[in-house]
Amino acid sequence: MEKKFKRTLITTALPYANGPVHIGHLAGVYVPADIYARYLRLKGEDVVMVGGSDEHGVPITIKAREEGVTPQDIVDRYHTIIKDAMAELGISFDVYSRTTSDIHRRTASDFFRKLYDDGQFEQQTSLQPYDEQAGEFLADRYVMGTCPHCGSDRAYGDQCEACGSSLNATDLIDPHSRLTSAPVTMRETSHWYLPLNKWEEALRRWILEGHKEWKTNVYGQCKSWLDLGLQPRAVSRDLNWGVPVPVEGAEGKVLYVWFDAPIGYISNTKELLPDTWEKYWKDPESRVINFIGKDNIVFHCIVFPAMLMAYGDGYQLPDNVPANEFLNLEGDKISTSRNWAVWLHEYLRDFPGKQDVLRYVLTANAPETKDNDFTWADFQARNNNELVAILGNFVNRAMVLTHKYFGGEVPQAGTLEEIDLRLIADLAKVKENLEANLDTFHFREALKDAMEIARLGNKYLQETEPWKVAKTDMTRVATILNCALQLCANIAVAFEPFLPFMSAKLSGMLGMESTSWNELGCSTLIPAGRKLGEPVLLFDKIDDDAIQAQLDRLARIKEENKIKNFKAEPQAPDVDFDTFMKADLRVGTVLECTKVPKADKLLKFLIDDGLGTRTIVSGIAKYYNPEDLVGKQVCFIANLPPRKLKGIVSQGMILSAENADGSLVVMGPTAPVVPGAQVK
Ligand code: B3M
Ligand code: ZN
Repeated sequence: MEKKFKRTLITTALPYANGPVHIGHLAGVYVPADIYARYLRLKGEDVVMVGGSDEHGVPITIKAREEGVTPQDIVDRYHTIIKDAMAELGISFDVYSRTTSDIHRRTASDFFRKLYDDGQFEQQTSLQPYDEQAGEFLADRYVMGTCPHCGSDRAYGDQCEACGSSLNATDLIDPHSRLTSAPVTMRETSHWYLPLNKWEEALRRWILEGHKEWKTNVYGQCKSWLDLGLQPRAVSRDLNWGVPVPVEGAEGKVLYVWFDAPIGYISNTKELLPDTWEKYWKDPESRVINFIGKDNIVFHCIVFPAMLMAYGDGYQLPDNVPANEFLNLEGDKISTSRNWAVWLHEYLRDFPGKQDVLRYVLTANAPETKDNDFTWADFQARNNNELVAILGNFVNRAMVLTHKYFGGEVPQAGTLEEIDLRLIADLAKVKENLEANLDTFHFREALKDAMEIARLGNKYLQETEPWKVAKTDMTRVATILNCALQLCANIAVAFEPFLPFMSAKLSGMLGMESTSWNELGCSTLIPAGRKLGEPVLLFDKIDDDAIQAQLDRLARIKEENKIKNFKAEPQAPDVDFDTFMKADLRVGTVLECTKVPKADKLLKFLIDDGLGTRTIVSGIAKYYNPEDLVGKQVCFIANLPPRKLKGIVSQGMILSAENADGSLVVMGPTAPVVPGAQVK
């Protein structure tokens, strides 16, 4: 028998305020958490959803340095963007705060101090990368060097982005500081460590025995961590951005961002409920649920629980951690640094009023059990073929028919026939499935269940054909439309957690003042005689142009990234001068230039080479209008053996430079020269 809880605290991973949030964050954390919170609220449960921006950590300091502003400037900017965009998407935080708030800094600092006073830390010294010139210790991200695996000279001290290997700063060849470019030295420093090994047994019992019901990806990751054995973990850093370590002699040291961030869940709750926050954390009849992405599992299932156990004082461990896998974008990993993402604030600008479409697509494609892919084609198809064609269509038919036959008033149902009873029974079944899926965090399936109501509705209208029955039996039509409208009312309830904007619009049309989960499955949700509002379309089609604009944007970003990541080819081995001089390089003037028929890459040149004319065929048709090249001077190799291309004898080769995106630019002199001039 499942344990009954009196109240639920839903926490959502705190997004780093070093960039806006994107669809990966939403699909992984905020949309599912919001669905769950709305569901519990609709059931009348005591639930609180907390969130906030994670405003500490090294990436924020790096971004600030790059832009020449302070870390506070960076987090102020992104905190606002994130907070506003999430509110616009309808993510119903009860509080959305930030880790630079006073209440958080105090809470995190006190938390550390209590563990310190209770002797829960070990102090250890270790060698850390140091920049002698700047006089600062360097976080791994601040160390750059050559990757020992792929040879890229832009690898960071924690990871090589070229080949994806994770690294230690000491693995890098030629490590140097990103601050000053000075070579990195290693220097001794002392930090506080939380001995996770001390909590290993308790964690094993709690997770491996006590929480077999957790999602398999979460349980599995915890098991492999625990099986490897836990080590003490440093909880402080040498950095000048963060919560200062509240211990004498700890100048220049701050709490490690992963130490203070999860405490943010506590400070956010405190900020929201200054008098009652404790019961959400400490009452055994309360439960805490952490919504996170898969890269955060170890911190939420191992590190933070160990911190809470060490703290004691009645803090409870999370009851569940329904972590999701990752969402990709058009087949590639989402990446903030490569700008490969759909940013929420940009989506809201490009698709105004379409919050629910994004919520729908991200839920239907949620990476619940494996990584999943977001594509704009799928986005359009789900909107047009599901939201418009199934959900919107059913509601619209029911509304329009009611206006047509009953002047927009809910008609009185007569005797129910078998098909009506079956519909009601099917609806009850849907409710059962929907609840079971929501209760176990299977939101994709739950969304399908909710959609099933609209599918049932369309099928019902198709089978009962009220527009035909209207010719003979208006009493029957009244019953059919009453049933159809009850289904619409059920849709308004069932979809509130998923598509709250649509649900509010629909409730408004149906004159429902409030919705409650208990009403779901009920076939008398709206009374006969009620005057309905005018039918308005719940969704409209998204056309190809809107989708193409998004695809064009992504294509542009791909090109920009190619240019940004362009790496010159290593220099070729030396050749002796005489060998080089054997190539007869010349300048010629283009007399004629035309496309080669049936060869979309080739241009045919007629060149004045000083001695006469010669024909050269060159593969640059994609990058030039032939007429633009006439009169220009170009460099070419004059003494290559003639070659036949598409039946044309080419006498030489025109020199071009290849750009990062593969495009070609023809080489020529910077000032006019006589045709046939030698290049030396
Ligand atoms: N900011 C990492 C992340 O956004 C981190 C989560 C903190 S949750 C306490 O992936
Ligand atoms: Zn590498």
